Amino acid sequence: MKPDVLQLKALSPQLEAGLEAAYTVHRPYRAADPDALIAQVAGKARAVVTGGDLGVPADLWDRLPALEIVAVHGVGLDKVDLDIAAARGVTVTTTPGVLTRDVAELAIGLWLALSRRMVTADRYVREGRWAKAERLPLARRASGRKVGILGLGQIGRAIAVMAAPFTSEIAYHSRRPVEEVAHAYHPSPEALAEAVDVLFLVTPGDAGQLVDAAVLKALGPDGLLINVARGSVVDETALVAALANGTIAGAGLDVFEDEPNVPEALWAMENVVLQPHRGSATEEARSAMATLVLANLSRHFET
Ligand code: 8YV
Repeated sequence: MKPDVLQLKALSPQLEAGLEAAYTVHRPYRAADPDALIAQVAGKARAVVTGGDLGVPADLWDRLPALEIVAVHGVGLDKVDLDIAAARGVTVTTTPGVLTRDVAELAIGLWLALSRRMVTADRYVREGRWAKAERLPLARRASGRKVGILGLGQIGRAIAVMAAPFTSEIAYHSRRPVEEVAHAYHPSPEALAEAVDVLFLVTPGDAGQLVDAAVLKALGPDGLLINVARGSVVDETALVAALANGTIAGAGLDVFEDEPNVPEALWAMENVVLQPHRGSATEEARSAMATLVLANLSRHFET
């Protein structure tokens, strides 16, 4: 008998095929009546497969008495209640390591695209404005700026390595100083923002709303904010205001408070580059993530 698995969101064809080969897979998000499907299979679902961006919705726990494992396709645990999981003896797995450089390179890409106005300039070419010799504002040089990293975990460190050829000044803030790291440590997000030109957010989503109006003010009118962490780390209303009134110069955003809803005010702004939560969305990372999710599940069920 194949164990019953509840898959909460669309995943790569590789992962979906792997799941189907070993499990009886139920996909409520594809059902005409998701609730009815969950009610029908809830009693026998032994595993939930979900994204780090989705986790386990709070109302689902009580409906899954047979649940043994939550296999997260991603590294974020902010949307999985680990206390409930522990109280119920439910194992929770993630896919660490394999998406580190993918998220880091998107962060660096957002920084460069934003500084060099690459999205604006791309539009300028496509809209035939180059041929009409319309004016295109100059960009800013990215290299030589002071870089700050909020959260020096695996991804934060990868960003530091990738940013190093561009700058000699890298500083960070994290819950506590990291011993083996030579970069300057600042005791608060605000102090870090004050000291740098480009602030990368790479904290876990449950670190709290670390970037508020005061931090944005400290980053200043030349400052850039790059968020590849979670929308919950930033006061989004304050961010939109700061971008609109020049409190900061620009933002590169891969994550938002209420995905996939991106504040409409951002759509028309030239000083932002927007991505639809794509940090780990490379063929390489997603393939390795699929392999890890399947390995985590089979390890649980086979041993
Ligand atoms: C994914 C993520 O976009 O790792 C995470 O926590 O948010 C991302 O890698 C997501 O989990 C895809 O399903």
